[in-house]
Amino acid sequence: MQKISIKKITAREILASASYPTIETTVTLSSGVIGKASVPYGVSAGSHEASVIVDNKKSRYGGRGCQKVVSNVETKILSAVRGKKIKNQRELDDLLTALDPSPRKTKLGGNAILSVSLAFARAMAVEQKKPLYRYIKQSLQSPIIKNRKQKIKKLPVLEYSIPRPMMVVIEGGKHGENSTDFQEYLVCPLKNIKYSDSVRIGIEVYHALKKVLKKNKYNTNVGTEGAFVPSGIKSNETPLKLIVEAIELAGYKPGVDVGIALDPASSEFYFPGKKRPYFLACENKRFTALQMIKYYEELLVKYPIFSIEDGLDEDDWDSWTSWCKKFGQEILIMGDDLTVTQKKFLEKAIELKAINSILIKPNQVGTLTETLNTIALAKSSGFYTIVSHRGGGDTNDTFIMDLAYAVGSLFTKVGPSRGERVEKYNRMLEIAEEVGR
Ligand code: 2PG
Ligand code: MG
Repeated sequence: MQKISIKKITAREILASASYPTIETTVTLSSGVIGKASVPYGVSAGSHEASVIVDNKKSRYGGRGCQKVVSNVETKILSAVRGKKIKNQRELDDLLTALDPSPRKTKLGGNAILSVSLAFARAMAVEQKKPLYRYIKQSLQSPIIKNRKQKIKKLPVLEYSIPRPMMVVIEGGKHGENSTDFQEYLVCPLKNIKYSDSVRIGIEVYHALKKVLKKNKYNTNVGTEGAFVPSGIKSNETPLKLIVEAIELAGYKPGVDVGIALDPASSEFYFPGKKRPYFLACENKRFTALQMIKYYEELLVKYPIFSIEDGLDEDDWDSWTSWCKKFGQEILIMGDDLTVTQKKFLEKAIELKAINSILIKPNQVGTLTETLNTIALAKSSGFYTIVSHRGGGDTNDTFIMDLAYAVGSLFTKVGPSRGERVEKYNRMLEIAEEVGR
């Protein structure tokens, strides 16, 4: 492959969806071709994620400005890569990671590094006259093997021709004040139908849920991910009843046409050192890990839940192993804060048999190549991958949808409304049309 070089990199501070700044970077190749990318940040981020460096200058955005990382890109990163002959994505990302080998990219900022990595990918796709998803696919070092057809009882279809929507319809926890302790309730059209139909079904359920919430006297304001935040709710189980009702109201069969997934994001209600460290505030209940698992088990019996992400705390590894041993054949046991898209945590999860699926967020690790390495390991180990948006501050960048399609992700986790979310569905609709799915 012909070598190329980077002529110029510029970066700027832009606003992310929650109205705090993030970084947008533009890479210009020696041929004059440009590529642009912006990076999101999480609000309930895992503590082992790649760093999001902010200025900590209280006089601007309460300390959350991004001028420091903008400057890191335009000085330190640019001077290290400008003019160097680069063969492919891997070579660029290796250069970037060598510039900041700290475990969480705290020297330059995971946000600074990822913005360059993704903008370069976009530029290279244009340079090679390919859609971004094709460029990403070709950047995988080893060919992706298909999702292992491991039997997951509550998930009838394990191979989709294109990633299906996993749509957040109710949010609480850190994403929605005065709501549930669980962070996300999601609906997923299950059948292997045309992509546009699966989006339509998810959205129809979302709209039906609005009616069901109103009927039950809950407010229908939306949270950071565009999902409803019913305030004053007294139980983490109630949204499940409401969602089942909404699925039926929309004319679909719960568990057959549309399944339910949960992201309790339990590290947010885990208090280490306590005898019963899991605390569900809206129900005033305290649980040990075993009791927490039992709580999920009761929900699994009653509702068509086929996936639970971060059901246990990010450092409660031993409990994850018993959780997965018990339910790994029945539902997706998914790591997010647990594995933070990083190979070293995924390796640990494989060794401990802690999960059977992994959420993928490029900004948890910091470069496209490292993201692809984690995905390749997940797939070759028979794990399912689900590419995800960020709850805190996302942007209109749709990179993750090209990524999800390129690697054959099982689902994409994205909220159902707000510009930065629908933009992502609209991108996948475009890809679906292009590839005839
Ligand atoms: C999650 C995400 C995205 P955040 O926990 O999965 O929904 O939330 O980006 O706030 O960490
Ligand atoms: Mg999560």
